[in-house]
Amino acid sequence: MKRLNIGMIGGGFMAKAHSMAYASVPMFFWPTEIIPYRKTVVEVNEELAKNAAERFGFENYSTDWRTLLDDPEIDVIDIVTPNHLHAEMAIAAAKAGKHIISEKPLGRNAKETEKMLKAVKEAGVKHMVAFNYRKTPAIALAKKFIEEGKIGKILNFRGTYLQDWSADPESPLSWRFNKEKAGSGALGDIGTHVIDLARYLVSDISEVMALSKTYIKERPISSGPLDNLGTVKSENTEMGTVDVDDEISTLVRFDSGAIGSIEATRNAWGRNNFITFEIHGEEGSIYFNYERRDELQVCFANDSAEEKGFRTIYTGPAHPNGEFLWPIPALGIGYSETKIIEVNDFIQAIANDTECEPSFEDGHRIALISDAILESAEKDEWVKIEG
Ligand code: NAI
Ligand code: SOE
Repeated sequence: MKRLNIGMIGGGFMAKAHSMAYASVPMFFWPTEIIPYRKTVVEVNEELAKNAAERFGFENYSTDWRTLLDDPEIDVIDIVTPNHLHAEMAIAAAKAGKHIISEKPLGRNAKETEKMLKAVKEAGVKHMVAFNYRKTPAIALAKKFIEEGKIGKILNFRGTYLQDWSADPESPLSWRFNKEKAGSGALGDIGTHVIDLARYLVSDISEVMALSKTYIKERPISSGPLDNLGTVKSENTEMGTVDVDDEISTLVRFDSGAIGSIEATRNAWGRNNFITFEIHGEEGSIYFNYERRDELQVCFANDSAEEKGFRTIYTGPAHPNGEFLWPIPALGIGYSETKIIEVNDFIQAIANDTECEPSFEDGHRIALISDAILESAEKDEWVKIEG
């Protein structure tokens, strides 16, 4: 059995999710030829790095991510830092010949992601961008139904990602509200997940017409580097400027001829992780809501008139990836399971020399679409996506 040594950069929220997935993957996806090993974690200072190593089960820690590049024992670099660091780290990792999994959005804009894509292609390393929601079994089931033609030709995709953790003006000004660090606001942070789902389930997007709004223009400056997503108030009274979008709302045209809409906001009171899509096809419809992620709702046009209507399928062992998870439908798929499936897909692509999905190619396309959304909102006109 091959051991794959992981070097992780960052010790916050996503470090927890990725570390848990590395630890759990063989418990679910078994038998396997490859096992990830948590070798070295990097944080910005000694205390945070040591803490991350002890907490997340890494053998070593470092306060300088570049030490991973020269370490011949490291096979994979896992980037779980704020967005402005992804490009520099991924390009250096590719040049050092390391396989890379990077959190989303791949970069702050398409200029960055283009360079990242070029670097991984030139180096011939495996590359994955962590749009994990597409790994949810109910979403993979939606994809299977669409590919089997169960809802016919797709006419419309309506997607949302709504949260409320930044609706409170006291929610601190973390890196997520800073253009230099985040690239954009709700768009890059959560809208990109819906763009990924739209491309995965329907087709690539060719044109957008968007609105964007920043409602809360100043917030108390965050007290530390970690973004606690509004759960910890800032100790600072000093205010800082929000220079990213709080909300985007966009119409989209797909390459396939379908049309649709994508909305993202972190200021929607009462919505937590409200990732939804409703897809209408010529022969049926599909509805999904991540807050009820064990369920996929479907309606097929050829059901009898008496039976026609949405019905609920609870995902379980009969569905994509389900045989590796839990033995009974509706036992409970969580965020962790999406990350375990993601890590399994990544390490199996390394073991079998196949392509990762979604890859940096997808991350770059999503960055092009995101840039077009911002441009459209600014110019108040339709913008075509390059390429
Ligand atoms: P976080 O704020 O919880 O943690 C980021 C950590 O990176 C902090 O502990 C910080 O000290 C560390 N860091 C900053 N610069 C560093 C450096 N030079 N070297 C080493 N460590 C450094 O952020 P979070 O929520 O973990 O986000 C990280 C990335 O993951 C972001 O790109 C974000 O968009 C993405 N993300 C993806 C999610 C998903 O569902 N796929 C969920 C949450 C975040
Ligand atoms: C905050 O909006 C956040 O942590 C995002 O950064 C993630 O991508 C999302 O999946 C959960 O919410």
